[in-house]
Amino acid sequence: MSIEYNLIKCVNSPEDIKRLSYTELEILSQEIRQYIIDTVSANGGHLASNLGVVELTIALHKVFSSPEDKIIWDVGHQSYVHKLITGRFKQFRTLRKYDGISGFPKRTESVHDVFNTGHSSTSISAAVGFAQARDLKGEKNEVIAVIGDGALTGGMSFEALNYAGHIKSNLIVILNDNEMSISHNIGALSSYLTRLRIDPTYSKLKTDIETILKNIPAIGKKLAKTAERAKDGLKYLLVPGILFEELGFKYFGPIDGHNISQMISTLEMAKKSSGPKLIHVITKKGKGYPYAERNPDYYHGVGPFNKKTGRSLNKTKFLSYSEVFGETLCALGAENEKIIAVTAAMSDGTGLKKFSQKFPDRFFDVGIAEQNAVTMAAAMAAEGFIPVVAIYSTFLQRAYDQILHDVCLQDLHVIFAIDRAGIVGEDGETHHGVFDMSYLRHIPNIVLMAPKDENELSSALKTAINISNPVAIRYPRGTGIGINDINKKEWVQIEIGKGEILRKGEDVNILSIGSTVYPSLVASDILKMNYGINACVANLRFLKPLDSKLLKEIYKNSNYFVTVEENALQGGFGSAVLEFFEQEKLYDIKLVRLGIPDAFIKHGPREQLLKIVGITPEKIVESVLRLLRGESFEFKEAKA
Ligand SMILES: Cc1ncc(C[n+]2csc(CCOP(=O)(O)OP(=O)(O)O)c2C)c(N)n1
Repeated sequence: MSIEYNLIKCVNSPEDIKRLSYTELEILSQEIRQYIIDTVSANGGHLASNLGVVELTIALHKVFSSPEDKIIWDVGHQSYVHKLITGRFKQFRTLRKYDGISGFPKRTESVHDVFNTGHSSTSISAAVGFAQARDLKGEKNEVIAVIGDGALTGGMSFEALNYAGHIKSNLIVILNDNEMSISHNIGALSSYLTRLRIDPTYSKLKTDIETILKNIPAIGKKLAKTAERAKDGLKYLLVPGILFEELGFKYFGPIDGHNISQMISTLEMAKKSSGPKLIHVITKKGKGYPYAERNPDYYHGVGPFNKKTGRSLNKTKFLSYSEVFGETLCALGAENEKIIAVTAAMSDGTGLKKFSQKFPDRFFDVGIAEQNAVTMAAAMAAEGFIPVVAIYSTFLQRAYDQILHDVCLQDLHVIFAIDRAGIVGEDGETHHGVFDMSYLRHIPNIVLMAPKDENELSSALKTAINISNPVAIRYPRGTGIGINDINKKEWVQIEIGKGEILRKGEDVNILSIGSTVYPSLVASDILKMNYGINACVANLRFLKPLDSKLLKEIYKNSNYFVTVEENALQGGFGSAVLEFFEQEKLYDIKLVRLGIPDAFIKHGPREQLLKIVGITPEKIVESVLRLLRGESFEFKEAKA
């Protein structure tokens, strides 16, 4: 169906939708849906979550006055409708492109994006902060956090609910309940929400019961006390949302999140009442696009696809690193029943789906709760299991203390499979996994590996399983170079701390690790062919322990070094090499480090970003030439 964008193209600010009738709002919601499908099918992005919140977002902007009233989007992946209503219709076609509109709220993009998000479960804390600031300033604006049932499984949400109920400040939490995290939501809270959802008598009962309770007369002190207790007892049995009520929130709902008028009247009602309020909104993930309604997990975050058939336009024939990891773990898990797998709501993304189906008893999805995942794994390791905890690099940041305090301090055999390490591309600043080498390297006891290709990832996993330390293996997003041994399973046990020399050369040493090994090999070919320079290329494989023997050996050939890493330069691989030479008192080395500069890297295609930060064969060549000529290094573009 083709749709003219007559209404949406005239919406330049939320004020413009306040004038629209209910019928026009319905038409607007259709236009918005179509426009999002058109754009995401071309650019990729978070489709299903956005299709689910069209009416909810329209109702919010109809009732509240952004930006004075603060709307905070949890995770922020569902903020496309908000972007369209707040004056970004034209730029929306640049969604997720370099220098284009971000897929997440950005304060630098619009005054209506009041708080940056990307990592889950922060919105209620932020709302509490905005509410407290407002109260201190003596202002009167509303503060609204929009959080999904998935994000509500994250520990921070509970910390914030607990505190919000304590300070009793005026704020609204919209619980967008679509029964889905990325996959089906899990947990006791999720079951509780289901009970609220499926029993419609609850809603009516709540009003009836409240009226009855209010009318119980208080005759005499004793009787009044008994009546109070009776009220409490009855409330426990019959009042919906009692969990939230007990936390100090007024509970509204559940209401139909696709019924604009019902939502507007509920929001108006909530606005009139004071204190913390929670509105339970039921929505359908993927609403309005049949493929996404049927398969919301696939369309949660998608690459470009054909909108008519719903089929992916991705043509790659190689397995992704996540798939290679998942396949390897299945093979190793079949041989060793102590191996268990842990994920924090990302079984698909981390490649663990197959393991979960093959070994359901040894698979644990804890919800969006990385800290819980890590400490739980530590205890299981203490009981003799071998937990493999697969988490994206950026989300593992959440669990730094648990890795240090619960795993490494006790020297427990937990294996961290750190997926999406390095530049991830279109999801941008909040999602690039460029800090893990730095935030893990200084922790005692841990072994850190970064395989150069898919086969080395399988060998690294096998190696990790056969030692007894904490181990982390980092690997990038997407496909590798197409080398995998999934069928033959001829993976080797790698000696701990042993790197390899892939090219011999006496003019300069290029030290690489993980995803930078192959670009370094290409660079050495160019140096040889175009400049007659013989570069030694070493794949260090281990960030910790570093291969000191190898480093000392190649230092004898040349004291010129270039290190290349897909990690922040501060505290990463290059820093480790520098520290090594300092410890060895080899002060005459001349070393240049290539990696991620001291800046947050914007969103855009991974290849483009790698060029910008200077992790390409060409930049390696340029660096070697400058180093050998004694020229200075200033990659202006690297300041993203
Ligand atoms: C700390 C953290 N872990 C994992 C993720 C990955 N992630 C993004 S959205 C999402 C599911 C969110 O589900 P929900 O809040 O219910 O929103 P929905 O997409 O269903 O609307 C997950 C796990 C994240 N953004 N942050």
